[in-house]
Amino acid sequence: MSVISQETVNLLNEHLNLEHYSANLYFNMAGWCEKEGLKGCSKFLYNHSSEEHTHLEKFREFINKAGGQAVMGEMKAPECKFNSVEELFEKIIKHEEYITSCINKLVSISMDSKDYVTLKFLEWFVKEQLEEEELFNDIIKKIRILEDLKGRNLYTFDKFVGNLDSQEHCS
Ligand code: OFO
Repeated sequence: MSVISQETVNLLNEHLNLEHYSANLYFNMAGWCEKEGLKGCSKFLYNHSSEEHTHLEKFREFINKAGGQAVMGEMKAPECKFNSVEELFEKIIKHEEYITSCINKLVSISMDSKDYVTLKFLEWFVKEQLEEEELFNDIIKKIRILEDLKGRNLYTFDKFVGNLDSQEHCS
């Protein structure tokens, strides 16, 4: 007997797969940075990829606890080549804005169907998305301050990102 409807299980599984995609996307981005000699960005993005795995696990745990079955679906390969580190971080903020919109949609559906248990579960993700968008917006602001990410500026930026703790708001 499931606490949540099969329709909700399907929607949550869709999002579980999006979290998996996020983990793979950041994994590929980290690899590109490493190849470019950007060790700070690479470390940060590998950590962030691991953090996305913890999001996937939260969905898995909730779906199964609620009597559904967490299922991995087919996944498109995330991109792995970028023209610049600026482009890479612009893509991240767009991606996270998209994830936020997906979480908001799930919240709306749960509210409309008076599915309070799913609503309660999603609360953590609403807060998490706020923190993630803030984190990546701070990185974008740093890029704008430095203006031109070449030579010494790129070195400074890489050090700055390497010192950020992508896991600090992950509980
Ligand atoms: Fe980037 O927070 Fe999950 O997806």
